[in-house]
Amino acid sequence: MRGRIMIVRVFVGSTQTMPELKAVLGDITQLSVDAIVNAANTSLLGGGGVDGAIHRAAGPELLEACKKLGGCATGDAKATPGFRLPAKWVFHAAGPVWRGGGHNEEALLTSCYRRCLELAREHGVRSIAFPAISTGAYGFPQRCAAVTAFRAVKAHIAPSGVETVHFVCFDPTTLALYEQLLSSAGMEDDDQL
Ligand code: AR6
Repeated sequence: MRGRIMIVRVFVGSTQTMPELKAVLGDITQLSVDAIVNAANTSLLGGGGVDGAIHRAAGPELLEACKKLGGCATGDAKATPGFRLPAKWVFHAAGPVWRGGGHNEEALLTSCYRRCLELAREHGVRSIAFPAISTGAYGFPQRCAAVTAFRAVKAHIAPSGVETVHFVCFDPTTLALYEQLLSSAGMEDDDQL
Protein backbone atom coordinates (compact mmCIF):
# COMPACT_ATOMS: atom_id res chain seq x y z
CA MET A 1 0.00 0.00 0.00
CA ARG A 2 1.26 3.47 -0.80
CA GLY A 3 0.64 6.66 1.13
CA ARG A 4 -0.25 7.48 4.68
CA ILE A 5 -2.00 5.33 7.21
CA MET A 6 -3.87 6.76 10.17
CA ILE A 7 -4.82 4.38 12.95
CA VAL A 8 -7.19 5.04 15.81
CA ARG A 9 -8.53 2.75 18.49
CA VAL A 10 -12.19 3.41 19.13
CA PHE A 11 -14.03 2.62 22.32
CA VAL A 12 -17.36 1.18 21.22
CA GLY A 13 -19.08 0.11 24.40
CA SER A 14 -18.78 -2.35 27.19
CA THR A 15 -16.56 -4.93 25.43
CA GLN A 16 -13.03 -5.52 26.64
CA THR A 17 -11.53 -5.23 23.17
CA MET A 18 -11.06 -1.90 21.44
CA PRO A 19 -11.28 -2.28 17.68
CA GLU A 20 -8.72 -0.50 15.55
CA LEU A 21 -10.02 1.69 12.73
CA LYS A 22 -7.54 2.64 9.99
CA ALA A 23 -7.71 4.89 6.95
CA VAL A 24 -5.37 3.72 4.19
CA LEU A 25 -4.68 4.92 0.66
CA GLY A 26 -4.50 2.25 -2.02
CA ASP A 27 -6.01 -0.70 -3.86
CA ILE A 28 -8.29 -2.90 -1.75
CA THR A 29 -7.47 -6.00 -3.81
CA GLN A 30 -3.93 -5.97 -2.42
CA LEU A 31 -4.90 -6.21 1.24
CA SER A 32 -4.18 -9.33 3.29
CA VAL A 33 -7.21 -9.17 5.55
CA ASP A 34 -9.84 -11.76 6.40
CA ALA A 35 -12.47 -10.04 4.27
CA ILE A 36 -12.67 -7.24 1.75
CA VAL A 37 -15.96 -5.56 0.87
CA ASN A 38 -17.02 -5.07 -2.73
CA ALA A 39 -19.08 -2.06 -3.84
CA ALA A 40 -21.28 -4.22 -6.04
CA ASN A 41 -24.67 -3.85 -7.71
CA THR A 42 -27.87 -5.79 -7.11
CA SER A 43 -27.07 -8.32 -9.88
CA LEU A 44 -23.76 -9.28 -8.22
CA LEU A 45 -22.54 -10.08 -11.72
CA GLY A 46 -19.65 -7.64 -11.79
CA GLY A 47 -19.13 -4.13 -13.13
CA GLY A 48 -16.58 -1.34 -13.17
CA GLY A 49 -14.73 0.50 -10.40
CA VAL A 50 -13.72 -1.50 -7.38
CA ASP A 51 -16.10 -4.31 -8.43
CA GLY A 52 -14.20 -4.78 -11.69
CA ALA A 53 -10.84 -4.66 -9.89
CA ILE A 54 -11.95 -7.30 -7.38
CA HIS A 55 -13.25 -9.65 -10.09
CA ARG A 56 -10.05 -9.29 -12.13
CA ALA A 57 -7.85 -10.00 -9.11
CA ALA A 58 -9.96 -12.87 -7.73
CA GLY A 59 -10.24 -14.67 -11.07
CA PRO A 60 -13.24 -16.13 -12.93
CA GLU A 61 -14.23 -18.36 -10.03
CA LEU A 62 -15.59 -15.27 -8.30
CA LEU A 63 -18.19 -14.63 -10.99
CA GLU A 64 -19.21 -18.29 -10.91
CA ALA A 65 -19.73 -18.04 -7.13
CA CYS A 66 -21.67 -14.77 -7.50
CA LYS A 67 -24.01 -16.31 -10.06
CA LYS A 68 -25.19 -18.75 -7.40
CA LEU A 69 -26.19 -16.01 -4.95
CA GLY A 70 -29.33 -14.87 -6.78
CA GLY A 71 -28.54 -11.14 -6.61
CA CYS A 72 -28.62 -8.85 -3.59
CA ALA A 73 -31.09 -6.21 -2.45
CA THR A 74 -29.86 -2.65 -2.07
CA GLY A 75 -28.53 -2.27 1.48
CA ASP A 76 -27.78 -5.98 1.82
CA ALA A 77 -24.50 -7.92 1.42
CA LYS A 78 -23.59 -11.51 0.53
CA ALA A 79 -20.37 -13.47 0.99
CA THR A 80 -18.15 -15.45 -1.37
CA PRO A 81 -14.64 -16.81 -0.98
CA GLY A 82 -11.81 -14.54 -2.16
CA PHE A 83 -10.35 -17.15 -4.52
CA ARG A 84 -7.04 -15.67 -5.88
CA LEU A 85 -7.19 -12.61 -3.64
CA PRO A 86 -5.06 -12.37 -0.51
CA ALA A 87 -8.35 -11.91 1.40
CA LYS A 88 -10.17 -15.06 2.45
CA TRP A 89 -13.65 -13.61 1.91
CA VAL A 90 -15.37 -11.03 -0.28
CA PHE A 91 -18.54 -9.44 1.10
CA HIS A 92 -20.49 -8.04 -1.85
CA ALA A 93 -22.58 -5.06 -0.73
CA ALA A 94 -25.13 -3.39 -3.00
CA GLY A 95 -24.96 0.30 -2.14
CA PRO A 96 -27.65 2.86 -2.95
CA VAL A 97 -27.53 5.14 -5.97
CA TRP A 98 -27.55 8.78 -4.79
CA ARG A 99 -30.84 10.38 -5.89
CA GLY A 100 -30.58 13.69 -4.07
CA GLY A 101 -30.72 12.45 -0.48
CA GLY A 102 -34.48 12.06 -0.05
CA HIS A 103 -34.70 8.40 -1.00
CA ASN A 104 -33.43 6.66 2.11
CA GLU A 105 -29.88 6.72 0.78
CA GLU A 106 -28.12 7.18 4.15
CA ALA A 107 -30.12 4.38 5.81
CA LEU A 108 -29.40 2.04 2.91
CA LEU A 109 -25.68 2.85 3.02
CA THR A 110 -25.67 2.29 6.80
CA SER A 111 -27.34 -1.04 6.19
CA CYS A 112 -24.52 -2.12 3.81
CA TYR A 113 -21.90 -1.58 6.53
CA ARG A 114 -24.07 -3.24 9.19
CA ARG A 115 -24.72 -6.29 7.02
CA CYS A 116 -21.00 -6.67 6.28
CA LEU A 117 -20.26 -6.65 10.02
CA GLU A 118 -22.98 -9.27 10.52
CA LEU A 119 -21.34 -11.42 7.81
CA ALA A 120 -18.01 -10.88 9.58
CA ARG A 121 -19.49 -12.36 12.72
CA GLU A 122 -20.94 -15.35 10.81
CA HIS A 123 -17.59 -16.10 9.15
CA GLY A 124 -15.27 -15.44 12.07
CA VAL A 125 -13.67 -12.44 10.36
CA ARG A 126 -11.34 -10.39 12.57
CA SER A 127 -9.99 -7.94 9.96
CA ILE A 128 -12.10 -6.30 7.26
CA ALA A 129 -11.49 -3.67 4.58
CA PHE A 130 -14.21 -1.40 3.20
CA PRO A 131 -14.03 0.75 0.06
CA ALA A 132 -16.00 4.01 0.00
CA ILE A 133 -19.24 2.29 -1.07
CA SER A 134 -21.50 4.28 -3.46
CA THR A 135 -19.07 7.19 -3.91
CA GLY A 136 -18.00 6.35 -7.48
CA ALA A 137 -20.50 5.39 -10.16
CA TYR A 138 -23.36 5.68 -7.64
CA GLY A 139 -22.66 9.37 -6.97
CA PHE A 140 -22.97 9.57 -3.16
CA PRO A 141 -21.42 12.83 -1.87
CA GLN A 142 -18.06 11.86 -0.46
CA ARG A 143 -18.29 13.55 2.90
CA CYS A 144 -21.81 12.31 3.63
CA ALA A 145 -20.76 8.79 2.63
CA ALA A 146 -17.67 8.88 4.85
CA VAL A 147 -19.62 10.15 7.89
CA THR A 148 -22.32 7.51 7.29
CA ALA A 149 -19.73 4.74 6.93
CA PHE A 150 -17.84 5.78 10.02
CA ARG A 151 -20.95 6.06 12.19
CA ALA A 152 -22.30 2.72 10.92
CA VAL A 153 -19.06 0.93 11.74
CA LYS A 154 -18.85 2.48 15.19
CA ALA A 155 -22.49 1.56 15.89
CA HIS A 156 -22.30 -2.06 14.74
CA ILE A 157 -18.76 -3.27 15.30
CA ALA A 158 -19.06 -4.36 18.92
CA PRO A 159 -21.05 -7.60 18.43
CA SER A 160 -19.18 -8.49 15.21
CA GLY A 161 -15.92 -9.64 16.78
CA VAL A 162 -13.98 -7.58 14.22
CA GLU A 163 -10.70 -6.25 15.62
CA THR A 164 -9.40 -4.21 12.69
CA VAL A 165 -11.27 -2.14 10.11
CA HIS A 166 -9.47 -0.65 7.11
CA PHE A 167 -11.25 2.20 5.35
CA VAL A 168 -9.54 1.93 1.98
CA CYS A 169 -9.40 5.24 0.13
CA PHE A 170 -8.57 5.35 -3.56
CA ASP A 171 -7.68 9.05 -3.68
CA PRO A 172 -6.16 11.60 -1.30
CA THR A 173 -9.40 13.58 -0.93
CA THR A 174 -11.21 10.55 0.48
CA LEU A 175 -8.25 9.75 2.69
CA ALA A 176 -8.29 13.28 4.13
CA LEU A 177 -12.00 12.91 4.98
CA TYR A 178 -11.45 9.63 6.84
CA GLU A 179 -8.40 11.00 8.62
CA GLN A 180 -10.54 13.88 9.86
CA LEU A 181 -13.21 11.47 11.09
CA LEU A 182 -10.64 9.26 12.80
CA SER A 183 -9.01 12.19 14.53
CA SER A 184 -12.46 13.17 15.91
CA ALA A 185 -13.20 9.60 16.96
CA GLY A 186 -12.93 10.21 20.66
CA MET A 187 -15.67 12.82 20.69
CA GLU A 188 -18.81 11.88 22.60
CA ASP A 189 -21.04 13.82 20.25
CA ASP A 190 -20.06 13.17 16.68
CA ASP A 191 -22.86 15.32 15.28
CA GLN A 192 -20.12 17.85 14.67
CA LEU A 193 -18.49 15.56 12.12
N1 AR6 B 1 -9.56 -0.13 -4.29
C1 AR6 B 1 -10.22 0.69 -3.42
N2 AR6 B 1 -11.15 1.59 -3.83
C2 AR6 B 1 -11.42 1.66 -5.15
C3 AR6 B 1 -10.78 0.84 -6.11
C4 AR6 B 1 -9.82 -0.09 -5.62
N3 AR6 B 1 -9.16 -0.92 -6.45
N4 AR6 B 1 -11.28 1.16 -7.34
C5 AR6 B 1 -12.19 2.14 -7.16
N5 AR6 B 1 -12.27 2.46 -5.84
P1 AR6 B 1 -17.34 2.43 -7.43
P2 AR6 B 1 -20.10 2.53 -6.39
C6 AR6 B 1 -13.11 3.44 -5.16
O1 AR6 B 1 -17.74 3.17 -8.65
O2 AR6 B 1 -20.10 4.01 -6.44
C7 AR6 B 1 -19.67 -0.78 -10.30
O3 AR6 B 1 -19.78 -0.82 -11.71
C8 AR6 B 1 -13.66 4.59 -6.00
O4 AR6 B 1 -12.68 5.60 -6.16
O5 AR6 B 1 -16.45 1.25 -7.59
O6 AR6 B 1 -20.62 1.85 -5.17
C9 AR6 B 1 -20.58 -1.78 -9.61
O7 AR6 B 1 -20.75 -2.96 -10.37
C10 AR6 B 1 -14.82 5.04 -5.13
O8 AR6 B 1 -14.34 5.89 -4.08
O9 AR6 B 1 -18.65 1.86 -6.65
C11 AR6 B 1 -21.87 -1.03 -9.49
O10 AR6 B 1 -22.66 -1.11 -10.65
C12 AR6 B 1 -15.31 3.74 -4.48
O11 AR6 B 1 -14.29 2.77 -4.72
C13 AR6 B 1 -21.43 0.40 -9.28
O12 AR6 B 1 -20.13 0.50 -9.89
C14 AR6 B 1 -16.61 3.22 -5.02
O13 AR6 B 1 -16.68 3.46 -6.41
C15 AR6 B 1 -21.25 0.70 -7.80
O14 AR6 B 1 -20.94 2.05 -7.65
